[in-house]
Amino acid sequence: MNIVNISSMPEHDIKVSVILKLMSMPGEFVSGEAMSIGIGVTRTSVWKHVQELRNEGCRIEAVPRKGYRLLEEPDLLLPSILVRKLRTRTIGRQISYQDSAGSTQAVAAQLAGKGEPHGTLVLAEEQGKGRGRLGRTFFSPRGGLWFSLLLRPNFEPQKALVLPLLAGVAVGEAIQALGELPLMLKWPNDVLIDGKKVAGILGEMIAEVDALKYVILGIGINVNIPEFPPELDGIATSLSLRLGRRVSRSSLLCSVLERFEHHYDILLARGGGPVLEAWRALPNILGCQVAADTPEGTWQGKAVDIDDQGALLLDTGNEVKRVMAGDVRLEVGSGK
Ligand code: BT5
Repeated sequence: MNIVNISSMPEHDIKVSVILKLMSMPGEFVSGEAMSIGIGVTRTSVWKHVQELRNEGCRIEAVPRKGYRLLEEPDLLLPSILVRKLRTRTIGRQISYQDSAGSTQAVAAQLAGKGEPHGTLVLAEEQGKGRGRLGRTFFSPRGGLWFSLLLRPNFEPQKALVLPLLAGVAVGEAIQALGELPLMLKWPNDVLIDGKKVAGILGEMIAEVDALKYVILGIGINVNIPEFPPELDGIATSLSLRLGRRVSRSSLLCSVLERFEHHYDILLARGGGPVLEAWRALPNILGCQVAADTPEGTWQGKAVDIDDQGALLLDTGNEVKRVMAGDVRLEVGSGK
């Protein structure tokens, strides 16, 4: 694992240097010799790293006596590439990138313990132990976006409950910007397309009595995932399956992070109200008949609103129940 501070990128990462060199001359050939001199490595090393990049999905043409040429902008999540795209002030300005992680939540917790700053982004191409809420597992193969954000908000723990909703807004808006999709935010933390989950959000916080130490928000988005294991059949979908094309993960990630920062700034300035408004403004579960599995039992009714603390208000017919935690299932045939 390497922490890359965007303002002082290491120059020694040969693979990154190779791809950046090619990206600096889009559509043009760069000779192996020019690359090896420019980067300060042998031509064999350049070739080896080009092969690695190709294995990671970069479309690089190699023509004898001409050199290498990038055929399309690569969809890599390398910090050095993200920095060229990301327009944020604090969110994602420091990036920990791993090809393969157990869970980015665990990595982020370690980094939090080491004092890494607010906004640190932890990214992995795949997770072996991706986790959901309540010890559930989260399927996280290559092709998706699996990341955690370390946040150090300076407010009381109760206010942090809107952070997963804020993340849902950022993800929902970013997905909506990709095209017409039958999106729905499902309280508390799912983003659905056509009733199937395309993204999940996990908020974990460490607090002391009434002071928040840090929050780790985990976001998983099924971006370019061609198929799911049998247990997720009919439950999960991906953007590529739904749109019939690959989606740029780096662009989507930047879009999510920029929207996240935007709403987060408003949260700090004006409290949780605008976050809830932004949540209500996206297609969501409100108005639907649902069953809510809560620690106190299962309740059925109509989802009528979310309150200031981010709790779901459920009208059972007899009373309005306040659901603070739990899972919500859409009742078959329910709709607005
Ligand atoms: C969530 O939990 O949806 C939160 C998922 C958060 C994942 C991110 S990825 C980056 C970061 N690092 C981590 O280790 N986690 C976070 P929950 O609401 O408990 O939903 C879990 C349930 O969703 C599972 O029991 C499955 O039914 C289903 N599921 C598992 N993998 C899925 C996937 N890739 N897409 C859609 N549904 C999935």
